[in-house]
Amino acid sequence: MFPYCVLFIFFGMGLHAQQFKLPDAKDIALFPQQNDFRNALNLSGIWKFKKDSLGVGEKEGWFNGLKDYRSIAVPGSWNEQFDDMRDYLNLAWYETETYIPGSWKGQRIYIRIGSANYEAKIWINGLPLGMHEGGHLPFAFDISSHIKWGASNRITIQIENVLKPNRVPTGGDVATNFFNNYPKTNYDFFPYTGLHRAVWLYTVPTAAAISDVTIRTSFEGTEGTMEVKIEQKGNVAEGRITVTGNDQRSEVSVRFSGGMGKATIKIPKVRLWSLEDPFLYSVTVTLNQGNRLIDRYVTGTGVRTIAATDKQILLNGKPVFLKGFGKHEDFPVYGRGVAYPVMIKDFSLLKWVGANSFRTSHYPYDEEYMNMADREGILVIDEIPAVGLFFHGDSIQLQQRQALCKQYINELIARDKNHPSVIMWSIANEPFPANLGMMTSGQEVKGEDRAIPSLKELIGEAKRLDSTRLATFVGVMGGPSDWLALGDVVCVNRYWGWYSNPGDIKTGASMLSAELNRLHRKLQKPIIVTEFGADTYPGNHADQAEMFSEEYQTAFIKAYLDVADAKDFIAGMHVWAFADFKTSQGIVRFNGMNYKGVFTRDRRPKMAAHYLRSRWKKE
Ligand code: GCB
Repeated sequence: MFPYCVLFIFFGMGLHAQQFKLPDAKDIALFPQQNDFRNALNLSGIWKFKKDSLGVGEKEGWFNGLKDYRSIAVPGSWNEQFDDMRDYLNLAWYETETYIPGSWKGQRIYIRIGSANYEAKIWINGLPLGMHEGGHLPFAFDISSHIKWGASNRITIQIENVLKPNRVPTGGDVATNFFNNYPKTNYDFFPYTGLHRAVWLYTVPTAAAISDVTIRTSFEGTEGTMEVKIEQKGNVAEGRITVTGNDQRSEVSVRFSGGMGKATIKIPKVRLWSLEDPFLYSVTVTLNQGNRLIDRYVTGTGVRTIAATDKQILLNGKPVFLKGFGKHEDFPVYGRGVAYPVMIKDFSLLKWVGANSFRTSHYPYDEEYMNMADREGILVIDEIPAVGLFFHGDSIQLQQRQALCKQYINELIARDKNHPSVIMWSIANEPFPANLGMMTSGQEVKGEDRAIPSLKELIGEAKRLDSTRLATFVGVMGGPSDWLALGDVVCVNRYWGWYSNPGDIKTGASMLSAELNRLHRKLQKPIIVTEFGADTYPGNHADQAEMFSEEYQTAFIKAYLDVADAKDFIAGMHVWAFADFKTSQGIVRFNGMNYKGVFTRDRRPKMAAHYLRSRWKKE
């Protein structure tokens, strides 16, 4: 656990002491870009890889070059690429080599690692660079002083994913072992490990560089407004912002003071970003010295607003009902690594089934998912990797988890704040009270007193960083309703008729209905059922709906959607889950799989997917 205020961490002893920097969340605000002032090089491909089960790599100086290595694909989890690595979560090393193009000389050079799950340390040419905790968000370091010109540069990354209760997501010997599984995660997805997203090298101009762009949008009548805040590393006094799109062009100049500049751009006859017309404006930001350009960054965003009443979510002032899923980044062989054909397929299936939204359960997804959602008009509940949070037991561990959650909120909002598709931040999935049993009745249990200030602080942090979006967390079945009161929207995961009252959909649906009424009466906020579903072995049929059959899943989903249809305060229904996914082994997880997908793991529709399509396409 590494608080951001600590600048250096020391490892080893005496002469071998190594200094590792901690990253600054600000450095991930702008995705690497190739243009006339910036360069970007994607290092995806085959890397060298070596397991370090005895933990001797650092002492033996493996950062000076891996010996007896094997080959591994990056991005990709290591767990399914080899026959001895599935459950291995301890130390392993990655290495690649690359020349830095000579034309990059004189520019500031960074490395950006999209996702290294869970903890990573980096060396460049054998020199310690930096480290990062948290497996689902990017981090970046300036490597300019580590580079060798005219020679190959070695990049070494050490990763481990040991499951521990003071990490987030939590795992290992957690005070309440809810899952009774192997590996011992405190969450229901496989603890895939490795370099899961691309590693980039990129440059920014040395004299001064745009380091952050924050765009807030609104509209009044037919006029749109973009409030743009630019930050720079450097001292250039002037900049320009050009917004183009819909055959219009608006340009304003910006004056900087203390590295910061702001401007408001009015867009007459604005074309709003909506589900039907997810229109994106292009926003070009430049730093200028007289007539000379110093830097350029091009981004895009849509003009839209998001708000909530006591019953509805409003997109551009009009009620919107979320139809969709909780998902995972998960696919055979590459695990949690990113592979764009599957991402494109998922968006095409979201459209096919008539969905308009998803939640990035239970961690932020690759940046391209967010770009796709912007282009496709799909709404996103963007979730930090805070799953399995609990508030009982060791208070030092509690503080460590809290600090990590705050770090993740800062990183996520730095990364995703300009995406019009993102309508809500979720600061946790199912934080749970100690006395929650697996199969609870319809009643709620009392939560620990210290949960409320913790959750409140996290929602407050999201609001402090971004007051333009909704913020919430996702509540567990049987969890306290006074926790749920903290979010702008009440989000609940419900499985009455599955984990509770198994086999009895009718009772499950009436429990759901009664509970939703009670929650709304008490909380007076719109409610989204962010998860509901049933494990379904594909191809398993029953003439009378029976658990694990395709008929049961379909009937379960239908019953829940019918309950929601009869209530005007339900603002969305997200089926759990989009596709079957791998999880830890345990007696409730046949094949080490969660089979609640309406698509199979290889994206074939089950009967429930056809049912949803027939229902959602009509609405
Ligand atoms: C939940 C969790 C999700 C699980 C799901 C299930 O409530 O949020 O991570 O996979 O239930 O299938 O049990």
